[in-house]
Amino acid sequence: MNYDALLYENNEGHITLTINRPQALNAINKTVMTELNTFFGNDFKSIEGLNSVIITGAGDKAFVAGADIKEFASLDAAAGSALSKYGQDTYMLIENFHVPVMAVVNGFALGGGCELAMACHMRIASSNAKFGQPEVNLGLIPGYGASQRLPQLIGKSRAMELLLTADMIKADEAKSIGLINHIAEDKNDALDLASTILKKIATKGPLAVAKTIQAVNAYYDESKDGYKVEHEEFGFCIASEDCKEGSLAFVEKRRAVFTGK
Ligand code: DAK
Repeated sequence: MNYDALLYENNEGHITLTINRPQALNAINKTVMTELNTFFGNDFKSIEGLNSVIITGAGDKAFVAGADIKEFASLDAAAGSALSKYGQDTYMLIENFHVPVMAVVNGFALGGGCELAMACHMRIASSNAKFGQPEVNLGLIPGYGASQRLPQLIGKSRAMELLLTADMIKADEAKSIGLINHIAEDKNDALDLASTILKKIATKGPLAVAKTIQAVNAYYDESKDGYKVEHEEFGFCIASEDCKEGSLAFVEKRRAVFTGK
């Protein structure tokens, strides 16, 4: 897969996408957003045995220091709203992706970068990571979902304070308020830990993994009844080949060989 602003690596179905604009602290410009949309909307379909995706930033200084400020300075209301919708839709593709997506946050995760990390299913940060939503410094509100996902993750009071003050918080505080799952010493350790967790998940039933993501996301979707989604998908899973194999493997005291059917 060839992208201009993303580096793509495939290690036996474990994909790493690296946002590669280190000269601009990996700020999200139109190319980055379009390529993320292309990968999560379409290109993944050609990957055989897809297991997981890690999203990280090039270098050690930044995951993503926000949307590219130099690009959005002169937009009118309609163009700004349309771009915001495209970014929201792209991040929705990530949030609803059928295999786990992990953000490895190596440095600044600001504005659209913090929003990207929040759209992923889990987040691991290096100890130098800093998180913030500085939009109000620019006379803006978040455009890629922070007004919704930040309260979901850390609660309304804390989210309101971070969004209104534009304060940056360090990795340890981000962990203590539930914004991230784990802290690792540096980027390499964070990537190793992400890989360990994602390889463990890859040993589980793929249908069950996909349906778990769907059911948990239903909790945050007002148009859905989460309990209904859970019992329907439970019924789907219990009739699957994977569930038969998982139960048989337990009885036979062996490791299950799942096929995702
Ligand atoms: N955009 C463009 N370039 C950026 C950038 C950004 N967000 N962040 C950093 N850079 C560039 C700098 O301009 C600099 O480039 P040169 O001057 O060397 O050419 C280079 O990266 C290195 O940055 P610094 O020299 O500033 O590095 P420092 O270590 O001194 O400072 C910093 C690091 C992260 C504290 C600082 O760079 C900084 O404050 N960056 C801006 C953070 C920020 O405010 N980000 C934007 C958040 S608001 C929209 C939808 C969504 C959004 C907007 C519009 N629409 C649909 C229209 C979302 C907005 C946001 O994300």
